[in-house]
Amino acid sequence: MSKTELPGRIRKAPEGFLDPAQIAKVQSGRRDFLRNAFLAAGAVAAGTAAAQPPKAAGFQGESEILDLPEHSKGLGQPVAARGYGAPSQFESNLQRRESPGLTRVSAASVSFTPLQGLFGIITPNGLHFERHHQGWWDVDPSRHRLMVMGLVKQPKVYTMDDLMRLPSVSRMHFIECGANTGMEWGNVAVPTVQYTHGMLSCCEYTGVPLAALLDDCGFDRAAARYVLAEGADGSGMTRTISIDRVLDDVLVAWAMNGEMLRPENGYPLRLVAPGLQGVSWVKWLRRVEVGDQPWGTKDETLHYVDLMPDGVARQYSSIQECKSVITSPSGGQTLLDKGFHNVTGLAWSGRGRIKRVDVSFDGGRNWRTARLEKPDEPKCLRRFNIGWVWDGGPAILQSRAIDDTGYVQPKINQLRAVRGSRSIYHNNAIQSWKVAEGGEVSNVQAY
Ligand SMILES: Nc1nc2c(c(=O)[nH]1)N[C@H]1C(S)=C(S)[C@@H](COP(=O)(O)O)O[C@H]1N2
Ligand SMILES: [Mo]
Repeated sequence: MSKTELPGRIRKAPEGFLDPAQIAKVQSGRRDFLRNAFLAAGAVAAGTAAAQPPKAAGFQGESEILDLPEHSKGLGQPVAARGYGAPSQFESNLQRRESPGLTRVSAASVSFTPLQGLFGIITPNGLHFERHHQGWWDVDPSRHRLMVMGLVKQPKVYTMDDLMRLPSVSRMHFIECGANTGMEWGNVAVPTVQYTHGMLSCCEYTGVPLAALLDDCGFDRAAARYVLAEGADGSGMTRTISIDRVLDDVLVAWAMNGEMLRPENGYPLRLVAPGLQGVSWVKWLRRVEVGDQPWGTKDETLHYVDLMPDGVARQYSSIQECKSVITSPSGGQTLLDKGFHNVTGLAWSGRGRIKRVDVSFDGGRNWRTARLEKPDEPKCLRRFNIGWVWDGGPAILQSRAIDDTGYVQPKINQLRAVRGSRSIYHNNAIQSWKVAEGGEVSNVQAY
């Protein structure tokens, strides 16, 4: 690396790390704790051999490495006393948040995943976004039931024990609310990637294929065209899903990321409908009905329809099309130095795998192909990385994903030309982040 290519530094958005004053407070509290712990442990562990500080010349003034901190000299804490581990106290600002730009209607609420602070593709369970139409419940699994009925030979009611003894599968998929990035239709530049794209999460789910349950009930293969899924909360959440999708990869899942679902994500049972918008992933799943036509329920006629420029509302536009976003640097962050920066982000497609991601640093005039990380799973997030040497001048960063159907993620003006600007849902446009001369990154629309 030449001198100008020294790794640049990024100050995280307020949602990323604690601010310096808070860090100082946390650190002094921790020092007191360690000092006390050290004194208390002194009696038992007297004579602990402290490591020697490095004596290398040329590092004068580097006190953070030359002066041994308490934690290199004292006795650390024993195993975490809590039965269930928690993140470092220095990470306490990494939180799901409600958007300052959205009004909460009673229990119909949204919390967003802090994409700017996450690595790889897996969303930790405590940071999975939430979307409740009528609040969440912690449902007793011993009393939860799933009914399968309709065009089946033998309607059945399953307990959780019944379901969990069946052969299960585990698969990684993204879930994205159809309204994700919806504010951009109206060019409301919400400040951070948490609020533009944070109704997006990705987990490993474990459950049984819904197809296996339909087989178990002897569904009418000739007549069955659709399946209705219904949730056990007060929202009356019911969604129609076509039988091809169901037979392809829809799961009835009880686990995410190796543990049982969290209550707010549908514990003890939810539908996993890979590639479909979040609303089809019915939580607290209690009923599945097999039918020969779509039900046209309130959540597929009143809501989750796209108002087109000619006044016609498009229905059942359920697939989450190919999309990507740069998560760092992103809105609210600040580039502290010119020089080398690793630009990173996420790409996904409800139709399959990500084939390529291109990144532009000049608002879409020139594009370079980013490096795609493993794994390469269908209907799953894909992490991309690309190196960039910032010259200290203004820049506009964009990412453009291409999926294995050949579909190219559109610019916002291309999308508006077809869809108008009265939509709420299904905005998969290229996101632009503007880097100002001072290094501040903000949300802009550029094409
Ligand atoms: N029963 C029920 N299922 C539901 C919802 C709900 O309110 N009730 N919200 C839906 C919507 S709109 C979305 S985007 C996803 C959100 O899932 P999450 O809260 O696990 O992120 O759940 C869907 N399933
Ligand atoms: Mo949603």
